[in-house]
Amino acid sequence: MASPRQPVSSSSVYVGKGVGAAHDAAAVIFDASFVKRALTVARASASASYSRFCCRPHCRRRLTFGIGMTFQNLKTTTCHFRHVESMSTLRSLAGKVTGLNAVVLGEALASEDDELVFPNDDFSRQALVPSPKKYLEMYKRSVEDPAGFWSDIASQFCWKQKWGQSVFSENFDVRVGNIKIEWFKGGITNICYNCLDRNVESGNADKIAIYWEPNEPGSQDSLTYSQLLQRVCQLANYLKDKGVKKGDAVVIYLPMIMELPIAMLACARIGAVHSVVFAGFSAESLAQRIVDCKPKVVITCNAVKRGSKVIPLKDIVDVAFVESTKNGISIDICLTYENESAMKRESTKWQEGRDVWWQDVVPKYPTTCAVEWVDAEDPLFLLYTSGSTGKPKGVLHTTGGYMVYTATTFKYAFDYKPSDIYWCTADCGWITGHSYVTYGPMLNGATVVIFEGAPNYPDSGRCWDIVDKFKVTIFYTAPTLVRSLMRAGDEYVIRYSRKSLRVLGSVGEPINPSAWRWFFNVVGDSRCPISDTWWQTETGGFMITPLPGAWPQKPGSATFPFFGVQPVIVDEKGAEIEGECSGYLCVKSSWPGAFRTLYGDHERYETTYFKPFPGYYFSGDGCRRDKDGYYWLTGRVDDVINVSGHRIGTAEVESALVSHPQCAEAAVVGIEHEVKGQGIYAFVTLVEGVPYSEEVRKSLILTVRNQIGAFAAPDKIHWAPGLPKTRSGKIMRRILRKIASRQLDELGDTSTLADPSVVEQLIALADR
Ligand code: 6R9
Repeated sequence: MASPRQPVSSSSVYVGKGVGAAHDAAAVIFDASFVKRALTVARASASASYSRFCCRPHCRRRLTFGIGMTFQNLKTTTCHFRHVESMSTLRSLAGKVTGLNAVVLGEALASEDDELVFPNDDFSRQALVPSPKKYLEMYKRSVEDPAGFWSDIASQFCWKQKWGQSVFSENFDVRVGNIKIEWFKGGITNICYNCLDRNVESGNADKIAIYWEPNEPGSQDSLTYSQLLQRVCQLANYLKDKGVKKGDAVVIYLPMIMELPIAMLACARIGAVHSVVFAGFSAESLAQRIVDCKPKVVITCNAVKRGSKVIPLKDIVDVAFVESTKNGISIDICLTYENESAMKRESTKWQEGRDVWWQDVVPKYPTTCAVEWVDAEDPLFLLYTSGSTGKPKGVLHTTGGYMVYTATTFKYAFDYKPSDIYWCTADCGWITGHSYVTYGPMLNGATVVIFEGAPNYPDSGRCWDIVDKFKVTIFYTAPTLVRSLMRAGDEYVIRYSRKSLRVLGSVGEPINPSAWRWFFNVVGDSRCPISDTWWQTETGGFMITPLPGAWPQKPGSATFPFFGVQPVIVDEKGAEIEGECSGYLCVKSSWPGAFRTLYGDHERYETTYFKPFPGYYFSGDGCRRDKDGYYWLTGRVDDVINVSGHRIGTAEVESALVSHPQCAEAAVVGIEHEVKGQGIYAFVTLVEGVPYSEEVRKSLILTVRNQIGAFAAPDKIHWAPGLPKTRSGKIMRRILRKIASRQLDELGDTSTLADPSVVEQLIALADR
């Protein structure tokens, strides 16, 4: 049989039309011996299929031939199968195939939409949801009887007191009254108890809860469930002793060390509301969040090493404190973990009285701590996220619904089994690290890998080294990482075994089909289904996601809604569109993990999410549904840019730029970026008389780094003597987007501009 990388031979046949980047303009090609073999094997059994790699050079897609593979009773699925259009060509080369109902699965179909990748039979057989039929059964119940569906699941958790009469109550329609979502109200529980004590008591005390991989390879650390519980209790006791009570906020500014989930769980144990701030945010951003939520305590560490770079986190916190004090919020306690491998305590700047070394105080506290039982609707955490204005939004999640939802989505979307070793590369500073590093997995008693360092340090094989080291079975990451590792080359991947892997996951932005295929074929050896999970900080957990054993996947599609989720696509007037369509992605009714408000600003909550399309939750994303019902997320439709899976509001970057003394005006748009998904493109007008120079460019970029964080630094500064504005002064971003992406022949009508000549000026300055 031909090798996967064999050049196209003269005996090749073309079947169907070409699809996807890997197959450019031509067609899918099979050599004749493959076709013959496929058909012989397929003929042998009605369920047999035969697969191998495409024989085109540099193409690693696995092609599967099957026979008679139809899902009776399932209309939506049946139409995924197409007879090969060019069966006549096949026949002549492969011999007599009379009566053979052969189909080509996966590859040789007419469009990208039709490209199906099937879970293999062994995977489906063992899966929690093994078929589309089972999915549909469960989904049907979840939307027809949400109260029954979710209360059955919720009953598997520990409740001090069961919820009241109604499982949930909601108002999703601003025209009817205030937006309100409640799940399991009156139920008394504690999420930390459910993550830790419940697992310890059920016989998992000695199971590893966390494997920790430090920045430098060669060492590791771990905590069992009972050890983790003890550490959490010690910190909880410390916080209580310092006066932190139920409902108080605690800001956590830590890198990916074990103390980060420990701190989150300790807050949850005593009913305090944690607000984790990603440790890549600048002092100003941290200060802004401190001022908004007024924490009793700030928890940080002295420094972190990522790759070969040391980042002095405590110095950043000190600057943030100066800033927050100016705004009337001073912090009495800054609990600081000594992250010795990055920096010794002697080199850390210190303010006696306020600053306290974690290691000096926390271990002295008892290793047991009674939990604070809270109502299901009591707040669990705040997490700030970017919106269309300069001010970040404090997304507020409550306890009971979030608990039930993250646990359930984790279990089904990753087909979780107790023997799994799970690694999510996200940082706990983002929602993914809340729901799918900490709460979701631990509620299931899972073993979680936490990695402190950078995925390309010491080289681009680090992730697979970690996978082999801990025998990771579920690997969940972001498309931006997939693309950057793909660029580094296959040799970094194939050097490692990766045979423990069984499920892959993707989150943060749409995954482009070619990155999907590389992830599937190279990383997963064409063996592991990919759960491309669409969700948001606001949704708390997965909303549209594959269930890996159930449905065939389409590279780049998040597939179908999770249980209880009713997505709808609406047009610009807010009318629901049925069937195959594109439009704005909304959700029809509440799900347990939904956020309940924006901290201190319920009006903004209603205006941003519920007023644009009355009756629905509006996600801010565009979406397409194909003829088979698969959902394809197409990116943000508001002024939010998604850089490497990080949400950044254009307004935030603009306000940072205009704070520069030499910047008069700025307009920021997103552009396509090969690795980061989107890049930041800033049009900048300087104040009168200031010449455009490299020096100013650098200092503008530095200003953004300082004010938001390095991840928000613009990729391009485009000098703009003027910006295209309407007569009423509104910047026409549509035109700026076209200029930024150099689609100069698609500028459209510029006659409504106050001064159409600025467009010419901008084009002339494009490469300066
Ligand atoms: C979980 C998270 C949310 C935004 C969301 C969308 C984009 C996330 C995606 C995806 C396509 C996926 N997004 N996952 N787009 N496919 N699988 O990332 O939360 O930081 O709040 O970002 O990210 O645009 O609206 P968050």
